[in-house]
Amino acid sequence: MLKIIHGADFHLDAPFAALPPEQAAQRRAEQRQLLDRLADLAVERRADLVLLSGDLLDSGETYYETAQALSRALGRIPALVFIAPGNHDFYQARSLYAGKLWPDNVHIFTSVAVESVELPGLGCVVHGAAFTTPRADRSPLLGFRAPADGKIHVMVLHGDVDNAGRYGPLSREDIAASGLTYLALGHVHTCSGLQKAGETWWAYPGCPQGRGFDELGDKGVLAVTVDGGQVSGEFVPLAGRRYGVLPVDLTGAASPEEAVRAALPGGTERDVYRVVLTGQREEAPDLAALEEGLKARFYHVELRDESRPRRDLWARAGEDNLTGLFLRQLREQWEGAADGQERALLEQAARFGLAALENGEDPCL
Ligand SMILES: [Mn+2]
Repeated sequence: MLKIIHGADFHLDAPFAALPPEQAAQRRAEQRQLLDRLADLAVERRADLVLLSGDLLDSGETYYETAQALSRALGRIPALVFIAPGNHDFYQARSLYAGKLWPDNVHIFTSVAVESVELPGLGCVVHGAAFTTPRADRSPLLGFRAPADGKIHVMVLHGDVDNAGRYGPLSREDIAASGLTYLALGHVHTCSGLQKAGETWWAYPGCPQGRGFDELGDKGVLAVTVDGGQVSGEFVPLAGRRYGVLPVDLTGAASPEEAVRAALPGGTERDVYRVVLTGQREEAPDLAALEEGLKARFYHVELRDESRPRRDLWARAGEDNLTGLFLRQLREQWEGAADGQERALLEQAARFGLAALENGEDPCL
């Protein structure tokens, strides 16, 4: 039986440009902590191999602290670690991968051509290849075929299944023809779960931690077990923070505050959330006040207002009368309003004005 921990796309030292500088630095420090969690997991699970399928680093620029963390965390893994550089961290003479920090148990693939490492003690051969430029439009599996010699053949690779693009294009036919037992892939940031092409199992673990609102929910690595011809995989969350998007429908709610409060999930103190207001609202939300009230419940929260006034305030703007003239002028200001607060004020003015013009007594239309 062979136990593998398969991770990819750590993107260490990502800039986190959307966050303020101190939070961005904190996020990078947290990325380094992922390496410790990876090492802990390898110890706990008694892994035989740790496979890291590229984009371990976000770019060719690496902080000193990150190099130290890599050396320390990977060095205490009681198993062999194989790294296949990807398009973000492609191998070159000046890259961190060519440096001296790497512990003895770490093997880095350095060429576009597939290299094979025999591990007789494990009855296994680990194959792998590297990006050596930011682009690679040739399938790394082209012409590769693992021999049917009774050994377990695994490959660690950065590549793009089903996409004929420039990030190591891989077709399912290539995978099926590879003769591999397991193909450990990186590049796609969502976990694929275990997939099968021909007799070859393959998977993307996804990134171990979200970096933005396009990388939502739980993130982690795969714990893969190869037992004879049988391969099983378990997704293990590694992320300390999750990104979440929470839509809040204001339709029929007494107030935006109440609608948001009712929709909030628990246990989000470590998470980064975007709360999106939707539906038809009675009153315009005060986004600044809402955000202030939510701050303590999240690591970071931002609000988006995509709700619409319940009644189309401007429905009569086209009329050739005083009401039409009034609404046209207000709407012009509303469209040029600097922020939500100013828009809210103008919507209120429109409601009061309409009520007066329509001889209503109640301005809350
Ligand atoms: Mn990539």
